[in-house]
Amino acid sequence: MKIFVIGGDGFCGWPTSLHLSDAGHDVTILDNLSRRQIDVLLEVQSLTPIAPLSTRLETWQKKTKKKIGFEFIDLANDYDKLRELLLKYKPDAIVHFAEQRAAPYSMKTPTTKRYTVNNNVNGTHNLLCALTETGLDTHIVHLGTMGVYGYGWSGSAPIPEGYLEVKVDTPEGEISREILHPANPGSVYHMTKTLDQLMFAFYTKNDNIRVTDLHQGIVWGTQTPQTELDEKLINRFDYDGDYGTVLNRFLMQAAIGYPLTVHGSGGQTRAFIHIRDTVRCIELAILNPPKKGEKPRIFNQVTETYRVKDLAKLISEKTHVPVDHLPNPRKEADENDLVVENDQFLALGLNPTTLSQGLLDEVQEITMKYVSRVDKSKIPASSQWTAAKEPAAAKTKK
Ligand code: NAD
Ligand code: USQ
Repeated sequence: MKIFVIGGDGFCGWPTSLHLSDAGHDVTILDNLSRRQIDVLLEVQSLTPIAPLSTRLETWQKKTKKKIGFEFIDLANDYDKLRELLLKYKPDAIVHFAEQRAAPYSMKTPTTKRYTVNNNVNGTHNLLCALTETGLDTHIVHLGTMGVYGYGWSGSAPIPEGYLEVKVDTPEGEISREILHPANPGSVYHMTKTLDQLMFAFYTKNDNIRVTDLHQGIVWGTQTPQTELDEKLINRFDYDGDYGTVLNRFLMQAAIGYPLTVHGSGGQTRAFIHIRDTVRCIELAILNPPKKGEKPRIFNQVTETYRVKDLAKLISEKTHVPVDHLPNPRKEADENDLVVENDQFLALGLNPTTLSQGLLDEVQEITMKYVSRVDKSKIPASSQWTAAKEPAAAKTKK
């Protein structure tokens, strides 16, 4: 298949591009390299030394004789170029990763809040609008998030895959309806994913665009069989307070003896998936598209759930690095249950990679190898969800 991977230079996009190319697909990456630019602005770098994109692509071609194309484009702003690229390549499927994906970064300042909304909402809308305008029957596979459902809303009832069956009392009696599961975002970033859902619902209904929305949990790990082929193919590993996600952060902190940074009680339960399963799930979604006119197909792309404090305990017992309970910079429930349905991917043949000792060791080996690249001052999570600030209007009155 001819596939565009938009956001194909990122943490999930790069290994997905290699996995799809390895499986024989004709892959073109579209990216504006904004994630690399944000690293420059935040004065942080991936723990792993990621090569420039052109070096990555040359190395892949040398190693495998397979070619991955690249087009530089800002999905949120270069609409005309997007339309041209669609008409030139006529892709069968588009994997859409191209969003600002860090909740802490999205809550950092008014500028990062607005950037996240403009980038994510416009990018998704441009893609839907351009497919409608060009009339191409391309299947969009979008990376959404488990965070669209929020946490604790339905207690220990399992979270269904996107849709909820509800009963409504009417004068004619009770009727049953299927609705999108209520959205309950916990950050500006997560809010943009709930807006994406509405755009997908509209464009599938109005213009028969085919969409699969993958509600993915927190991705951990770093390498896949393809990124391991050469050091120049190595995947990104974020550990800083904005972009580092919890399990990878704990594994990296343990490697340098830094007390594990649990927010609050650590009673937050979250869904997880290993990067090796991310790339497999995306291929499964591409190979099983919805029909024209079908509502968005929604999969929960998760394999396990864990409480943050249990992950910290597991890693602390193994490494003897202590656990530090810090004031939580986020506005989130201190404690929640989370049971998630993921039957659709299992039915399509996903064999989940679970959090085994071997995989934890593998991530720790990587962190040990590149430990000299760690800047400890970048570990604390400094972005506050509700900083007690004087409103700008009050300031100017003085
Ligand atoms: P990432 O930041 O590493 O990669 C995103 C890529 O998209 C980057 O290469 C960036 O340069 C590019 N990009 C961003 N805006 C763009 C634009 N306007 N035009 C062109 N390119 C643009 O993020 P990731 O961790 O790989 O996440 C990819 C997707 O998966 C995101 O949509 C994210 O919300 C979702 N997701 C990630 C996780 C996770 O744990 N990493 C979990 C669930 C869902
Ligand atoms: N946490 C800690 N200590 C840390 C970092 C995080 O206790 O050092 C806690 C957070 O407070 C939160 C939980 O761990 O309760 C998860 O935080 P995270 O940063 O690992 O994940 P999150 O902000 O939810 O975002 C990540 C990705 C995002 C994706 C989301 C999937 O960055 O792109 O959408 O995971 S999900 O969480 O399922 O919505």
